[in-house]
Amino acid sequence: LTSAQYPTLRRNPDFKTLNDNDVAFFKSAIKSPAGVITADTPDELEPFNQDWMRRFKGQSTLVLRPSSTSEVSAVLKYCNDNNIAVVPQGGNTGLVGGSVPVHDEVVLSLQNMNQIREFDPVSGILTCDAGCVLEVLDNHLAQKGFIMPLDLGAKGSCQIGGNVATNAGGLRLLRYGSLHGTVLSMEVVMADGRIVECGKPLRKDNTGFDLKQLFIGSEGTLGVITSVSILTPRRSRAVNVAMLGVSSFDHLMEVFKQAKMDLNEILSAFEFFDRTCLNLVKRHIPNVRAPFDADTRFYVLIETSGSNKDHDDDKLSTFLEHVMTEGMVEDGALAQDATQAAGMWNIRETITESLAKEGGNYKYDLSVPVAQLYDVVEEMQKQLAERGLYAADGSATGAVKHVVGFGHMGDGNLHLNLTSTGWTTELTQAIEPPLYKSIQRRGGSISAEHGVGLMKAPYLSYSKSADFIDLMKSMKKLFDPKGILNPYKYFPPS
Ligand code: FAD
Ligand code: 2HG
Ligand code: ZN
Repeated sequence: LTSAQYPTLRRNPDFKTLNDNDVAFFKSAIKSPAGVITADTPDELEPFNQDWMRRFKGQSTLVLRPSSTSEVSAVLKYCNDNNIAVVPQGGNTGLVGGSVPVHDEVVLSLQNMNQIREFDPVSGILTCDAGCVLEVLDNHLAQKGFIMPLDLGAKGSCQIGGNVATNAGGLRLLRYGSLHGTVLSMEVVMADGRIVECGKPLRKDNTGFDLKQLFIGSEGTLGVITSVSILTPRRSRAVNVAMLGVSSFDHLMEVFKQAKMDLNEILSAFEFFDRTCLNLVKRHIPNVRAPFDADTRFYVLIETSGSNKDHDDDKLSTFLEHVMTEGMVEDGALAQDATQAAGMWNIRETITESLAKEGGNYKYDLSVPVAQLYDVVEEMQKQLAERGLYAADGSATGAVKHVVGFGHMGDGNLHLNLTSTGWTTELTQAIEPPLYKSIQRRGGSISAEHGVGLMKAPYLSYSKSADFIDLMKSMKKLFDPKGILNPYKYFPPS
């Protein structure tokens, strides 16, 4: 088994190979000396070439870190004029191989564009550079009594520009909706260097096409996002977190229905994970303890957020009484303070890290009707077991060790993960075509939130029709006629 998967895609010969004159131009266009990293310092280049999972690795010899929109514009104009391929990169936490080069594309990192431009405490509208780290923004807003409408386990590294470019979902979508609703406007640099304002930082603007929506989830293929205006809600004064143990997926669904009924407008998260996820977190993350002893098949993390603690506490106790007395839940715990609440969230948020510590990690992030979410996990276990590639007791050698499911139950979004010692083409073939066919049969989507990137590009037709993909290609031609932005990704290889 290999430790990293080098894509076998042929380099597009239309793209120019960099020479000294090109590097000299970039050094003159970017004022900060630390803004240009070359092959002279390979250790500095390495992290920009390697993705978070350590699955995909590019061979770029140049990373550019502009500090202003005009520097981004100068870089792109030059790249477009000279047919130089570019990969926009945010925090490089993407999970589909979209943020790293495939061959020698120039990495355009937004790291140095990290200024908060404006915050209006009346409207809650925040305008900031695309390279601002999500957690930094959330901490900034917390001081003013506001909150970012999205939250992810990768918050300490991912950037708001990357979040918008991937249309990230995360842990607060159930409450605050998707970025298609909360992003109000953005500044984008087109492939040819033109700087375009997509809308204004206003809640209402009914003039012209809503072009910003095209950039949300376009994964760096249509333009480089340099700033974002986003609507941020008030931070809730009262927050409760509970973790419950449930013995079957049917019970989990009953608990979900009851939560929506009893908690309604104060329900702010409904996340689930299976027993193996909890065991892996306990194995790999220091000082993690489950908040109760019962060893159940599934666990659910429920959060409520509101403005009146007594009101929320009342609602939550009614809900807990219902689910306990009606036998939907085996055991549970209610966080008594912020530290306990953070401990429960820590379990959910470190599942990804724990899975990564098992070695190679096959990740799938999909939507299917909620009732079928866990069927997808069981179907995969059965299918691989039949081929001798998986055994529930971990005895299948050299193949898959764990097949787990967790995710955003409230959004109908499952994270199916398989661990193995590495990635092989054989294993990928045993897993992917059958999985994507199954998702298509169930009327689902092959990506609920992580996007397409390099990993899912060959499989786009399982979620989108041929006509739809043709239309996407026409848009790409319009926005980036030479195809310099994030090549080899997002579109099925021709
Ligand atoms: P990158 O990884 O750097 O880039 C992602 C894509 O966006 C690439 O295609 C890149 O070219 C493009 N891009 C980046 N910045 C720009 C820009 N300024 N302009 C144009 N294109 C750009 N995702 C979720 O949706 N929900 C989760 O709950 C979630 N949890 C995660 C937890 C962990 C521990 C990890 C490691 C990842 C998680 N992710 C999650 C995936 C990832 O964090 C998100 O996709 C995130 O939005 C990526 O942001 P980034 O800044 O790291 O972007
Ligand atoms: C999450 O919800 C992220 O924690 C990552 O989207 C999911 O690791 C994964 O598969
Ligand atoms: Zn997720």
